[in-house]
Amino acid sequence: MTTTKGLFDLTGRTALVTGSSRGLGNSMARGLAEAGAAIILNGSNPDRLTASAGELRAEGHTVHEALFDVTDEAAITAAFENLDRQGIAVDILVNNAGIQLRKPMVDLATEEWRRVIETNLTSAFVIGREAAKRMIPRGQGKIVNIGSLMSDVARATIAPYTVSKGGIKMLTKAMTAEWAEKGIQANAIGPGYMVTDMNQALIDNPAFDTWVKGRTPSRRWGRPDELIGAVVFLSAPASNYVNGQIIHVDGGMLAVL
Ligand code: GCO
Ligand code: CA
Repeated sequence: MTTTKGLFDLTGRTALVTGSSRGLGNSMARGLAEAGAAIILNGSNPDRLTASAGELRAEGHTVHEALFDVTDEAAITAAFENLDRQGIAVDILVNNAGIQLRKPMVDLATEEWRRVIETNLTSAFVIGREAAKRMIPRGQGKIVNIGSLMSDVARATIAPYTVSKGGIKMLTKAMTAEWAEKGIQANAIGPGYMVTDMNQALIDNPAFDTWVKGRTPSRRWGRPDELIGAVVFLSAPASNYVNGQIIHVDGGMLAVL
């Protein structure tokens, strides 16, 4: 009889969650900590990072702080070297950091396009590469890239975000292609319309709010804590034979017309 014991237990594992001083990243970091993981919290704002780390520590969790902007490659490599020196191994990487920019393409400056792609997609490659370099010798690792509904479908006025999230889906498969044989499982989560700071303008827009509730079979926005099950699953032994997948946590939106 196979036992399910330990399939979802992250005790002894350390998880780096980018963009985790607030929003979905902070919620996922809390969930991973509650499943037993030590957390490496990341943000680019020192005050917010320290405050968020303090909150998690107050809840009894082990938290390290890694202050870096995910578009700053030098800061990323310095952060990993700092972890190396402390003997802290990143067993689980959640590439969550991202920005949104809502503007029609004809009005979009190329520099604005580049900033979104750099922050949302290139960062996942750079940080993924640094993590994988250290996971490969250990013969194991978990990478969870945060995609979106927009990994699969587009909406007008958010082209760079959409392209970056489509890229996240394919980067996840590229990671699988090269790293699955090394014992790494790389997967993605596609959040649907969740109640977050990034979406507050949409939530406050009655027409958009009505559209989301009508278009989503569950007839509601998602809550950040509703991503925790998927991120724990993809970070735990339970998903050791799952690779290159995207799990949409979207209330059924992508399943229906
Ligand atoms: C938008 C939103 C969406 C959601 C999310 C869905 O402007 O339509 O920002 O992109 O936030 O990404 O997965
Ligand atoms: Ca704990």
